[in-house]
Amino acid sequence: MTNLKFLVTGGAGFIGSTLVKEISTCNKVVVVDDLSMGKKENIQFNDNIEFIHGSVTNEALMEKILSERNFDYIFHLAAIASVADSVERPVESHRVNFESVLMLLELVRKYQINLKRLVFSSSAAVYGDESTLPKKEESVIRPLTPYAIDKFAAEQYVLNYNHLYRIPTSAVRFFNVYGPNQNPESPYSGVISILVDRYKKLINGEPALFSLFGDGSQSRDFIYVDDVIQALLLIANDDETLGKQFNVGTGESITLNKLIEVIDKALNVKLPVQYEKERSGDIKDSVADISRLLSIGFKSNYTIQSGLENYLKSEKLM
Ligand code: UD2
Repeated sequence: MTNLKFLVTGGAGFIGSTLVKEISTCNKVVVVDDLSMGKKENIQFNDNIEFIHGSVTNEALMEKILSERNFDYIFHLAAIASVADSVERPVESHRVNFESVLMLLELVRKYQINLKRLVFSSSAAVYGDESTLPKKEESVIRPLTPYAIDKFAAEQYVLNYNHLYRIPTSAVRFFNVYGPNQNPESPYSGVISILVDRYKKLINGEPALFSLFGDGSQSRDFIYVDDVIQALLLIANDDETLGKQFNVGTGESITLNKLIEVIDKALNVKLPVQYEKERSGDIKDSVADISRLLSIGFKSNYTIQSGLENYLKSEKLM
């Protein structure tokens, strides 16, 4: 992909900024981010990147952006990404996670006649607590939180805009994404970012207790962010993916206990772990069936070991 125009909402966030880094070497990229979760420092600026500080809920701003430019690709990654936040603030969360998407779709329908693809970021949260594993795209959907409900509803609108209006859309359901630039500051931040923060403290001789909710036997399908970017770009460029949603994971899972063991071993330390009561609403096990993603040529470049190693190196821990 070269000399194309991209819009990345949430482009200062963890996944967004990684995508922007990848595509901005040879393409023009407009980033829209209100910096509520993301950080400007996450973006490695070059002349191809235009940063617009604003919210995707700001209709006038979004209309201005979409009416004045022709984009080839739009990646909608802006969201209130915390499930807990959505439970605390369902109305605000709905505005960001659902209404902004519908508005964006309408603006695309009105102005973006040359668009090649809009990719919407949905979540494995849509599967909820139904226990059949691995999760397939056609598995039972049981969204349990405002976050999951909005992600599912928005995803369905996005795909329906393809079926109803021929807008070129696809959606991705992220499993547990990890890697550099993930913000560890909230208790609901990705567990690997919290772990890395604790290991950093441990190595710096600071207090570094990790609270593990449950007995550590819960498992997740952790995918390294660079593999996620590969999946996003493959999906955006394949005609077979139009109007469809894709699980984005590795198809493998690991327990939290094992994960800590792997990092302990890599860093040759022992992280102090305090076992606490299981978090309410926590899912026991989660793993993706990624047959659909594999069918378009996805090939994971990272195991959990090599992904962690990259992350730990980027944090200067290795
Ligand atoms: C992930 C997504 C969430 C939603 C959900 C759907 C992330 C960051 N969150 O939540 O947005 O899509 O999947 O199922 O990707 N844990 C600890 N100690 C900590 C933090 C977490 O023990 O300090 C545990 C937590 O209780 C859980 C596991 O680690 O059992 C993973 O937690 P998470 O918040 O990284 O991700 P998850 O799967 O709950």
